[in-house]
Amino acid sequence: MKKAIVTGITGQDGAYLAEFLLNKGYEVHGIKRRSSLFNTQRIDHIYEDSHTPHRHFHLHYGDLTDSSNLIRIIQEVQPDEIYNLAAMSHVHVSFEEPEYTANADGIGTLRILEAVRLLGLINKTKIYQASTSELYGLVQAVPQSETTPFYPRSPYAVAKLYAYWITVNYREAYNMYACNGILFNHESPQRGETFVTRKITRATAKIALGMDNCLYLGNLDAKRDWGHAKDYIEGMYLILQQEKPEDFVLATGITTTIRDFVKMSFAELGIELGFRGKDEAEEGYVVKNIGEYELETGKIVVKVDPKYYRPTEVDLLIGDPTKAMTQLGWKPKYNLAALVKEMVASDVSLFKKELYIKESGL
Ligand code: NDP
Ligand code: GDR
Repeated sequence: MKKAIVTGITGQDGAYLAEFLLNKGYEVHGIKRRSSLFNTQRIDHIYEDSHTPHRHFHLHYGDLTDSSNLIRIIQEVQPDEIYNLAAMSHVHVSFEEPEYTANADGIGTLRILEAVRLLGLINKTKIYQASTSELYGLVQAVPQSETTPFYPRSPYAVAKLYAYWITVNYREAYNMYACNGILFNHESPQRGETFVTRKITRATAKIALGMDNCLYLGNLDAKRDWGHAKDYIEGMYLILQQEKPEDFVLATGITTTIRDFVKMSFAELGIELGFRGKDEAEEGYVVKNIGEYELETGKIVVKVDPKYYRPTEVDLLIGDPTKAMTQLGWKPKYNLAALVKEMVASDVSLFKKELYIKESGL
């Protein structure tokens, strides 16, 4: 039975990947941080109690800023594969916490690579590093591929740039099986609530159900290449199953503005939005058609708040997944319409439940 360590197990990708690997027959060891409240909601459905006989899913307390802890876990598990997904992954927050982000996202990757080297596991353990389209930053060329130059635009992206190159360096210096997956944005109903897609689908559901009034967003003109997390974690796995370690872009090749994502999200519930002003310069959207919901037409439901602007923005991401498609046979199953549909439906169901509990006085 193959053993995998997944850092960032409590995050969106960690949860999907753990389930995927368990279904493939792996023994999965997740590393989670200690927190004062339960932080395992995304993996509760696959959790196995420590008394379960022959269990395949194990959790270890750990942190990417703690080398001795990582060395101990890796020594104990002797993994065939490590998926390093843990990170302070919010680009805007990284401007507030640049030093911590560098430590966890940049040096954290070095700690994993060094642990594998020091423990003499170079010929046993393969390493996947969660690299990102944020590395491309200021547009140099599109679509962005494995050969497009990087120009990071946030403390997060700069930390991930270090992680990218230290992974390449350990591969070249020590002949390690270490790979970067340069993944473009991928979302799901499990996406963190402060990333823009989930923020939009949650607000759409709440506004439609009369639980909120207005959604405040930052830059509506940024363009992202959005896919579904389920497709992308399959790509991570494939990257580690190749004969030779290499880096791969995973993307859909289609880009969409935040503005259009907002419209698609409301349209999913039959709600049509129109501009408040005469032109797009006056930001703010009003309800034009209420769908099946008890909204007022003319009500402002989306506004721009500059506090959500970033000091430096990544304006355009559009990936070229040709290498992954040809070499890995990877092909995303979801398109953006299906992704938006699933996310909105999930949030509507979540908030209907919340409403029901509240209204029943439970
Ligand atoms: P999430 O933010 O959902 O999950 C991040 C995970 O990392 C959480 O489990 C979090 O724990 C954990 N974590 C954060 N800091 C530390 C630390 N110091 N030590 C140990 N664990 C830590 O991210 P995603 O699942 O969306 O992304 C997974 C990885 O892929 C990240 O590295 C991200 O930067 C990268 N990436 C993501 C993309 C995307 O579109 N989703 C695209 C490209 C790259 P806790 O739950 O306790 O906060
Ligand atoms: P991103 O994702 O920065 O691409 O990083 P995010 O969803 O945070 O932002 C996407 C774009 O939307 C604009 N935006 C807003 N963003 C947020 N979060 N909140 C808002 O209110 C808002 N309004 C507009 C942003 O300016 C940006 O242009 C994600 C993370 O998962 C990273 O970890 C990962 O590496 C990259 O995707 C690929």
